[in-house]
Amino acid sequence: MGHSFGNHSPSENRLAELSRAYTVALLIGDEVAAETTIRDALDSRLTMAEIDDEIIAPALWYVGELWQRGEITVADEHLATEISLRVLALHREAHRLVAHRRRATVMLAAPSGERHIVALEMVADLLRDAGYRVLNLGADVPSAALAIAAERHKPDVIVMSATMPGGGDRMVIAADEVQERIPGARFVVGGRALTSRLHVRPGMEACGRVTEVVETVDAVLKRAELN
Ligand code: B12
Repeated sequence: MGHSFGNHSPSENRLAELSRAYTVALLIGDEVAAETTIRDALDSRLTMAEIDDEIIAPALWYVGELWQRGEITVADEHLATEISLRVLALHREAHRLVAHRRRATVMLAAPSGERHIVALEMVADLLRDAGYRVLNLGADVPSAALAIAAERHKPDVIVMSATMPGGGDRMVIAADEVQERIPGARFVVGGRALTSRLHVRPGMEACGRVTEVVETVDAVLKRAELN
């Protein structure tokens, strides 16, 4: 049996905390705090319906009550409403982005001879979490095999990772081979084998940090759409 504190479950306590934080943010007109609270709620795995019903609506009801009682002005009430509308718009935009990502496939591979793939797994998890469809070919993928797989699965972006010396060059060779078959193929490359000597090619973006991989893939796709 686990411990329980008071009559509320941890998730109810979390909801109450978020609801309070959101209400305070509206009352002091702090748009950033309001957005952060909703982001925290999403990170706590609350659904948007729960956020609408249990955080945003009650906060606005409370604001309405304070206004009716003459404790805040109509301007305060308008500001709270504007902030909530903006939070909803931002959320809609985030949803649109995830829906967009679901239509895109990212293929992952380490180049020929490369057996270090922990980073590649991290990248796969992050891209999947962000909504992308991920096909991870794993370690030591020869250029010709990568080109055939790319032709078959038609990924929107290919992400590669290399650690061993010479791995940067092998990623470039792999990209050349794929681009011979699929001229518009786009790559994001990373890993310790990336050196300043590596001349990133057209259609190839270097990305050093896993924390930036989702943004980088988003940006590569956006550029591709504009072309
Ligand atoms: C685990 C490991 C192995 C495992 C790999 C298992 C696996 N399934 O991945 C095995 C046992 C297979 C292995 C083999 C070898 N290894 Co080894 N290995 C390591 C070790 C201990 C950890 C590597 C790792 O997973 N790091 C954790 C990941 C998360 O970090 P990372 O790869 O640096 O990635 C980070 C960034 O670079 C970046 N990143 C990486 N890729 C990408 C891609 C994108 C798109 C983005 C955005 C970011 C990104 O994000 C990550 C997070 O910050 C390192 C030690 C070390 N100092 O790293 C040695 C190390 C890499 N190995 C080394 C060596 C020498 C070898 C062998 C030659 C050993 C041997 N004699 O057999 C072989 C070569 C295998 C080969 N051909 O690839 C050397 C490489 C030295 C060098 N540069 O020359 C190291 C540095 C050990 C050392 N100090 O000597 N190894």
